[in-house]
Amino acid sequence: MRLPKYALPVSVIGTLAGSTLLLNLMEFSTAVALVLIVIGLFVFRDYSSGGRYNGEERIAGKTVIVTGANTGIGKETARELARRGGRIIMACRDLDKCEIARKEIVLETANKSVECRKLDLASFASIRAFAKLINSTESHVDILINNAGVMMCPKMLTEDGLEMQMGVNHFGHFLLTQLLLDKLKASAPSRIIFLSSLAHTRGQINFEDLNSAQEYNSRTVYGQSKLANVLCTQELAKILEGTNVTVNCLHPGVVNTELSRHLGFTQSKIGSFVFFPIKFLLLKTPLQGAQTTLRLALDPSLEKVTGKYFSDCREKEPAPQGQDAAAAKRLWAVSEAWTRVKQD
Ligand SMILES: NC(=O)c1ccc[n+]([C@@H]2O[C@H](COP(=O)([O-])OP(=O)(O)OC[C@H]3O[C@@H](n4cnc5c(N)ncnc54)[C@H](OP(=O)(O)O)[C@@H]3O)[C@@H](O)[C@H]2O)c1
Ligand SMILES: *[C@@H]1O[C@H](CO)[C@@H](O)[C@H](O)[C@H]1NC(C)=O
Ligand SMILES: *[C@@H]1O[C@H](CO)[C@@H](O)[C@H](O)[C@H]1NC(C)=O
Ligand SMILES: CC(=O)N[C@H]1CO[C@H](CO)[C@@H](O)[C@@H]1O
Repeated sequence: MRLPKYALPVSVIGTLAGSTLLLNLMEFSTAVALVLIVIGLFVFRDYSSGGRYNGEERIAGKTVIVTGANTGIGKETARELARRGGRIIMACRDLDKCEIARKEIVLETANKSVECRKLDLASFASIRAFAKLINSTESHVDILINNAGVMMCPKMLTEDGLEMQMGVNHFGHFLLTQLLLDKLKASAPSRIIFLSSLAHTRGQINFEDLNSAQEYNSRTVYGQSKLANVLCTQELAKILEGTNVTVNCLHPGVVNTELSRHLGFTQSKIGSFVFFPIKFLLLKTPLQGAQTTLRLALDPSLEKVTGKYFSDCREKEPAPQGQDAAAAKRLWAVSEAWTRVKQD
């Protein structure tokens, strides 16, 4: 029998709380009340986690690419799709980290068709090499999950001189998707999924300084990159009309992952101590954070749904600047030029 995952912590906390209180000769009922409060907090945490995808589809014979699959939301997405019988390509920049995650997934799901492939989204050369390899070795690609991301890093440039957050989150995935498009079309019905964020609501596309050469605000630029994912989804959906390839984007929720690695305070000892209760109660676990991605990848009722934004497993309206068709078109043109996608 499998106990719920919180049975152990609940009983440990309950036992500790109970025995300490009894030692202090406090009322037994106080201890019971405390245990009930702890259980209540766990229930609240589960309840507020934004829904679970309940479909039971299996995807044996389908091939899925997940970028940034070695940790966080991407790893849980890869794990669940492997469990459902898919062939999973874990596209990662660090093959050592990737291999550790791959082994864990293969052991747990018994699906040996899980592979690590090198992909550094901060390098056009790496993206091109990856696409070329996939194009020649995989007979079909059914689902592309553009999951990798970097948030609020200090000002850095990619190998090709692009500002890092726009370079990885937007331009890198833009180029990757373009290079895999023929394969996805040939595999139709197929799906493309972009991990955007609620942060897109604070974003604006700054066409005057798209590479942050004049000014860099890491928060604003993160929002811009996630807004770019929303706009790119809409433009691509138009381009792909009639192909049976759909493209949608999503906000996964606020999820406890390594994404906060560049936020100094939350990473410090004191910061993680202060934030532990907040993280524990209010943030989703990576598996909970993967639910919206899983619905977009699996749900048969979404077969024809394209160009949309999802959050907490449901379709939502993106911010007004995420519905700006002219900005989407302009960003698309700039992205084609900057990634030199049509060079060959
Ligand atoms: N966590 C949240 O609360 C939240 C909220 C809204 C949106 N999102 C979005 O969800 C997605 C997944 O994030 P997460 O929370 O799971 O974060 P995470 O735990 O930090 O995972 C991010 C993944 O992206 C990879 N990555 C970063 N730069 C890369 C590059 N240049 N080339 C290839 N891969 C690269 C990382 O690889 P390494 O391990 O090698 O660095 C890692 O595998 C992101 O797009 C993020 O913007 C997350
Ligand atoms: C993928 O392979 C096909 C032939 O199988 C070729 O025509 C096409 O140019 C290739 N695309 C890329 C991006 O390598
Ligand atoms: C798209 O799918 C429909 C069936 O849902 C099919 O009739 C049509 O030929 C497909 N179109 C392409 C371009 O594959
Ligand atoms: C055990 C298991 O689920 N194996 C599956 C792994 O993925 C391949 C490719 O989709 C399937 O053919 C296997 O059945």
